[in-house]
Amino acid sequence: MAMQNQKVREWVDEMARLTKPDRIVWLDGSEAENRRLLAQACESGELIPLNPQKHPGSYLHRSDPQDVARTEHCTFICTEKREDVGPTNNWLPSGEAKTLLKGLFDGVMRGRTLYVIPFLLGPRHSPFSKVGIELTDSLYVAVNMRIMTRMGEAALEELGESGDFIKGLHSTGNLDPQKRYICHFPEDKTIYSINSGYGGNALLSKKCAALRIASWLGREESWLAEHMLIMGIENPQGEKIYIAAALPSACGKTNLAMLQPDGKFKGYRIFCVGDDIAWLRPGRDGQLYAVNPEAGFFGVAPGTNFQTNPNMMKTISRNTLFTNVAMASDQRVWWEGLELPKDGEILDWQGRLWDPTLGWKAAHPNARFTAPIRQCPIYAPEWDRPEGVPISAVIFGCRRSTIVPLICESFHWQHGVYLGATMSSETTAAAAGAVGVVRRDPMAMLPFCGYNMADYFDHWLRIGRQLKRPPRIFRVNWFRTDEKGKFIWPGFGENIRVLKWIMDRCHDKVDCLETPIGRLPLLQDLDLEGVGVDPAGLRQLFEVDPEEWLKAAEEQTEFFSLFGTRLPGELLKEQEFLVARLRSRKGEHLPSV
Ligand code: GTP
Ligand code: SPV
Ligand code: MN
Repeated sequence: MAMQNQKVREWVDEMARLTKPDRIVWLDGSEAENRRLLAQACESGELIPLNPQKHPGSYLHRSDPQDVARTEHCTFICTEKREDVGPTNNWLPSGEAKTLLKGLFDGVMRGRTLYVIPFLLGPRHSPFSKVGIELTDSLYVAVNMRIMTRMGEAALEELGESGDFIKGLHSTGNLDPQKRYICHFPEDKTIYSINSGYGGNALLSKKCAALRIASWLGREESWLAEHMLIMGIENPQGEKIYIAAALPSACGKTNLAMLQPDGKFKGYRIFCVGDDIAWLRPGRDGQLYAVNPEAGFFGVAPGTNFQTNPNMMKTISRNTLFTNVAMASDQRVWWEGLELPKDGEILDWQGRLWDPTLGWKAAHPNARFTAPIRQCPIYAPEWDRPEGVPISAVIFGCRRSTIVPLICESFHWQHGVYLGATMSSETTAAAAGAVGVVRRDPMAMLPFCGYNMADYFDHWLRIGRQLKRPPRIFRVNWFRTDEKGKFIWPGFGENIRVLKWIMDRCHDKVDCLETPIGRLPLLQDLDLEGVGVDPAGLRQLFEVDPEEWLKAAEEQTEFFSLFGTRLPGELLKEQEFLVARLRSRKGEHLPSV
């Protein structure tokens, strides 16, 4: 590959002097190169070829059992000043971090190959887009990056002679979890990641560059980098809007992004622009525009099947890399949520002979697939549009078994930012640590915001002031449970009913019920025919208990106080207004369904 860019070359040389690989291979992203890398990965055992009839062009990767999810306790933002990263990020002073990392990376690639992976985040010739270069000693990372980003020549052409690119150095090292570091230096757009080969820890384009570094750049350049899906929705009348939705990790973005409407909602069409990350910026016309910086899905496998997500099942039918799923004896993949094969053996995600009586799951709960967005049957060609798509509605969703209603609309932008900022959600297997614990996760960005979240909230407020036609902001919760712990709302394809209401609100077609926490649907406007939720369930899905919410508002005080005087006063005002509205309705149960 013609490698003319002097700045890139100098940096690669410098990193090679540090890590001392046996050879350096520059990747161009071509078909032939990909075939070669896949063959090498099969030879080394990093990939296992799957059944070529059932899964053409697809492979299985089994990660180290200690390396199966993002590790937030090993993730740092490294800056000069601690205040710049705020109370919700792990901080290291940049000088100290650099010394530590230089030690860890010294000679780490001896005997290995260093792959140089140029990648473009966003469409070509777009004001949104950014170029990055990842250096890695992992073949698995290299073949994943080709799916997840616009990788190779396109990125270098876009960069030209410029030295303005995001730098990422990654090594699997020895996978020692005690010496695992994922360090971000937003002040020089650099990422160092060592001793993990997994997902968001190792595919540096994803959470490290497109969210942590990008959010910092977004604040400087007046745009937003968000943990959001982007989807188009067209109603039977042919009206179309775009929605961006933030939900925490493993809380339903991928599924919502390619929802398949069924039954009486067959006339609605969904278009998938992205499933995990959105970059948003005010356009000249005063609307908010979004692009998906990525080119592939790195999605949760368990639970994915033809009932829950038929579009994804079709997307991953070929050219897909599977990580930590189980495998049947005919080299077919399997995970919880799919039908058990009638005969033959199953090997679990660690390659052990498995059967359902053993008491553990065959696929790791955070098992994933990597597949190109272009293979999605409802892929939106607008994905490649340099100006992005105009956003009419923003959704902040959470996973809460109690208190938070199915859907609620904010009164205005500032109140919407408050709804996002006060989000809490139950933890999932996407990150190492306990699962099912409620924690604050503002805008689903707690693990991904590269700077002080108080400044981040302020930035959201500022962006709102730049918009002539700001999107409406909604909050959703698909995960409310009944007394037996069962989900009340069927979710998945049935979420179209909620999207329809959102769309009707955007078109001013339906009214709403004003409650202290926000605007709820009038039940006649939310088409619930045939949804299969009994009246008691419906009551729970839409109940607003002022007493409970007063307690919740009190708990926000503790969170807000972490930020001291840096917290925007607007959020404290919204909290005061909420408390006042709730007090005036104390003792009532709202709304009565
Ligand atoms: P990340 O890739 O980690 O950011 O996750 P995500 O937000 O894209 O979540 P995803 O769509 O992969 O869903 C995660 C889990 O939630 C899967 O096990 C899904 O089956 C489940 N899930 C998704 N949507 C729904 C829903 O509407 N209802 C219920 N009950 N579960 C859902
Ligand atoms: C998430 O955890 O939100 C993911 C997977 O999308 S990872 O790439 O590991 O961040
Ligand atoms: Mn995610």
